[in-house]
Amino acid sequence: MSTNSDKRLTTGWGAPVGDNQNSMTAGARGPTLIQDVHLLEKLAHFNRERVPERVVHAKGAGAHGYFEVTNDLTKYTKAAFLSEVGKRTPLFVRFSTVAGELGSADTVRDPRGFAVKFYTEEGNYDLVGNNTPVFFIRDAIKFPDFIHTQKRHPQTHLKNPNAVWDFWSLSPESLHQVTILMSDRGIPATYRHMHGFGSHTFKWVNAEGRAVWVKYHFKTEQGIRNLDVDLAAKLAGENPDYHTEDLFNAIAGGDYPSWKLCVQIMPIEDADTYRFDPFDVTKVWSQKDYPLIEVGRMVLDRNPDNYFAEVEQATFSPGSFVPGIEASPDKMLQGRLFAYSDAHRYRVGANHNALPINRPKAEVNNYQRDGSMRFDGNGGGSVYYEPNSYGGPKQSPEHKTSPYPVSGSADSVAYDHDDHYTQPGDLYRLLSEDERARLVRNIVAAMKPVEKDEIKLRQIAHFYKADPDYGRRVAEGLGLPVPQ
Ligand code: HDD
Repeated sequence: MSTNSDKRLTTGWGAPVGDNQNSMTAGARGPTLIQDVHLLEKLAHFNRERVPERVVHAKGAGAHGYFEVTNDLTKYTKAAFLSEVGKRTPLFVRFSTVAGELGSADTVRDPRGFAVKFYTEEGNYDLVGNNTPVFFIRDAIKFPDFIHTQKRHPQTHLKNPNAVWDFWSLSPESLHQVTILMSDRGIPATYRHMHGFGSHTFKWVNAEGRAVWVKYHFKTEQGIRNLDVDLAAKLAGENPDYHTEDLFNAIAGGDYPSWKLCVQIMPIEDADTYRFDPFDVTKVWSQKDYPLIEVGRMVLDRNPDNYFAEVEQATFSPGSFVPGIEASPDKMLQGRLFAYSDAHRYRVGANHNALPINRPKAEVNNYQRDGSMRFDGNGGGSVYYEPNSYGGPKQSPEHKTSPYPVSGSADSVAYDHDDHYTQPGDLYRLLSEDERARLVRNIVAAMKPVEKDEIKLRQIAHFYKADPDYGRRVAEGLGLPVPQ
């Protein structure tokens, strides 16, 4: 802890405090006086110390660092921060678990959030991903229901495996992510020993206006390491902040974690003919079809000075794009473009982007004014509407989003690709015998408490369709009949 021994203690309004240990009373043993306004302020401020925790990804740890370009990809994107080899951009990262509350254990089986804020010269670019390349669902309309199953039962306030497996078994698009989650990678050894993924497909646009589809992969330079389930359970009890502590101590000790950023690039026209919908976030693109291309390196070299100011108040949004990077029609991504900024306005406030951790290094000039906790100059006396005759900030047409042709009827339509089984099956077949045995053991342990056999049998049928051996072993582990 840093010390400032010569500083005078003051109230919030800056006046010196006479006594911070004894409240003011009517006589030595008398009741407390309301005129002790320092006491009133102290108690009232304390009551307001919390902002709402994130509805998902509440428990997390953050760090500052930089991104350095190692490969020239300007033929694919005009993003200024990727414009030349050697260029460095400051960034802030927040890693998190998904389902647990702010004080929950780090070493649980859960995806890990991997949210990166690049402070580029053309505004902040947020890449709000996970440590998994796919997700459980592929339409944002299912997200609140899905998360309800991961959270607590409304009556018992307990975690509810029945809801988890009911939802998954009725949403077979989840099978790929469920297989990853139940594998060894479901409990990373530390935040440093895991990959990160943008998960969705995004669009890159170059200086000539030509676009490609892109997927991001952060490859850990520490190597992948995972936790043994028994050790993870022990740590969850003995040191629930194990991953938070590991990240802080590594950086404090000068052992800076790093990741290589790679992308997969798909020509725009391939999206129409690829063997599945490349905007479906439950699928990975084959690296044989679209090999990894190096972009640069991310290094985390500075701990936050203050957890609340930086980690808790950090607000990431998949919609914070910079010129050269745009959205794809991925239905999950489209929902997220709304959800995050909406969460921030509720959780942190309408002016969350003005807080030091979120404030762009690029100059902000617009016609937004006022709002709660407006603590900068609020634009002073400058022009506050557009169009105007006073030389106010102007749009730059060269930065319009690239056009994207669409056709069809406005309708609620399912993805037309229903093969939920090939990719999880391929993943299962890729695992060693030991890894398969642990995968099955994890699934059996997780499904045992499910009350209804109907749910278990429905889920076993999905494992079976991915690979008969996968389904058979889970069925046997649960003492249930193998599907025919
Ligand atoms: Fe999300 C937080 C990652 C789907 C709605 N999400 C959040 C965070 C990460 C992700 C890393 C924590 C950010 C931080 O550290 O502050 N979420 C993902 C990924 C998804 C995904 C990789 C799918 C591929 N999320 C998703 C959907 C929705 C949300 C479909 C809603 C339609 N996520 C949220 C949220 C959160 C959030 C409710 C909670 C608080 C916040 O955003 O800042 O808006």
